[in-house]
Amino acid sequence: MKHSVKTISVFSLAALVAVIISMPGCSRPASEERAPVPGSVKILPTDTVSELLSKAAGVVPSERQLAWQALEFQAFVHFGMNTFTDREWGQGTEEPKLFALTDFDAGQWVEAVKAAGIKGLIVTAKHHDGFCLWPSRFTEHSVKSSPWREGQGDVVGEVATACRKAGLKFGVYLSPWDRHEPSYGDSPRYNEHFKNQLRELLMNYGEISEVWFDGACAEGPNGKRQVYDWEGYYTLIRELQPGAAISIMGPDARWIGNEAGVTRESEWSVIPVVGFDGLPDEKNPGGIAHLDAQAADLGSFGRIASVARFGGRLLWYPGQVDVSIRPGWFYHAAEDDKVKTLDHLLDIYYTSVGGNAQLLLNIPPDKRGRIHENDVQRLKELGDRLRATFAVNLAEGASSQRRGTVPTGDQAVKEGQPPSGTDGDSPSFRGWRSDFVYDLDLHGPKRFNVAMIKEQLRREGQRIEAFALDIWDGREWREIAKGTTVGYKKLLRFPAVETTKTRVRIIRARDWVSPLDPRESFGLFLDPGR
Ligand code: FUL
Repeated sequence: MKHSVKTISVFSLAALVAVIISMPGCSRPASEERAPVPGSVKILPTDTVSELLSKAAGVVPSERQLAWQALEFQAFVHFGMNTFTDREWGQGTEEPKLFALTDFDAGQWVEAVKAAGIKGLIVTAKHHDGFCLWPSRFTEHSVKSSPWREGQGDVVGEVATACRKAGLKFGVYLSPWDRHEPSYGDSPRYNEHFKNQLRELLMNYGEISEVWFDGACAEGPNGKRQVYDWEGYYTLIRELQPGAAISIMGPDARWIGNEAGVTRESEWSVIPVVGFDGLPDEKNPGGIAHLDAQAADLGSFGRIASVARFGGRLLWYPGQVDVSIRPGWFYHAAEDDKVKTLDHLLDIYYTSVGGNAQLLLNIPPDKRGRIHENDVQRLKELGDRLRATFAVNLAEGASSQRRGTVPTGDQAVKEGQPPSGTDGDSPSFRGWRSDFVYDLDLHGPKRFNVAMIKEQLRREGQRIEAFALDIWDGREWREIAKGTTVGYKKLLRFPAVETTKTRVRIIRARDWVSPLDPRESFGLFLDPGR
């Protein structure tokens, strides 16, 4: 069965697949109609194309989501019992004495990830095996029962402190699925337990920037299916850490749909979903009902129009790309030589950070409790290359000028060119043309091979559907790159060119798009490694 939830593991999945139950058991039961999710806009079967367009162009992120998006690149740190058992999913029966760290150094983690230009770190406080990296009062299955520092250690605490000292944001992964906890499956009891643990993490470690809920779940030891109290979890987080983004099985950021570091060509943050409540359902027990996070098309206008036929809402729901620097999520010595190459990591960076998504790169520490030398080196190479590329914006100081018409609302529909056989109000009409052109005079010849375009999310949300980048070759304009969506940031790579003038053509947009400003929304760069 294909789920929209994150149930994919890259390692030992086969052995565990048998225990994964169908998602209905993990979701909330159907319940009464709720108020729309704040920030969402209803779309209805009676909406015309122009109404749908202006609704889609009007959805903007929350301040929390904006801050989350601005982090761009975060580290995911899978660390715990599996590090010592050489597994990807533990069973929950592992002896705490196996957790025998020899040289744990949270400062070394932070230094290694900072070298890559990473701005936040999310640690697996508890993975599916239930072993807690902090001395939770609500279970014995934690660092406090391990030989490490005679049970006095606290990995979560030390990592939180190291992050704060280094100016990194700090977040926690807390697996709802717990294969150790006896109350798991006894729904109300486990929900209390889970909220107690969540409370400890939210109250004792300073600012938490993100809570990452995974979608994997299964039957409890008692054979009962756990019904998660997602609403209760979210309420607690909002109350205790209002700035924390709740990701994946939560309302602030969606799973990109794979663990390979791949984004869609058109990655939308304005997402239509059927139905009006903010509750989980069978396909996505994490709170965004009726969304298949793995679908190829999540936000095209055609999709918006077809969801509107059933009645639904448009949400700001940006994508997060979680991918590991090695094949597994946890450390395995056998993978020391399988750290992704610099080129591979750059591809991932350009298509995620540069493809309207946030990159969450997993870097698993080893049994010593340190990030392995091979990963450290690769992170530094990555950071060096990104710094060398993005240090100077060659478009800075360029003067920008807008030409062309500004089709908005009904005017856009009238000026649009619906495909033959459709009319402007047909849901199959999926685009319209505009001819905004932003000319940029670079004041002298500039050589570059990377371009950056950004939309003004706070004011305008996400509107561009198609654009192209041209350069002046001395006689005429020549197209060197084109794309579809832009959103938070679009990075384009192409063979180096030298020119004095460049222009961006917005070929199709859902509404007016502010002029590009080289100080914040347009950049030209030279990647010296290409
Ligand atoms: C998955 C989990 O099952 C994996 O173990 C890992 O934590 C990954 C990030 O999410 O769903």
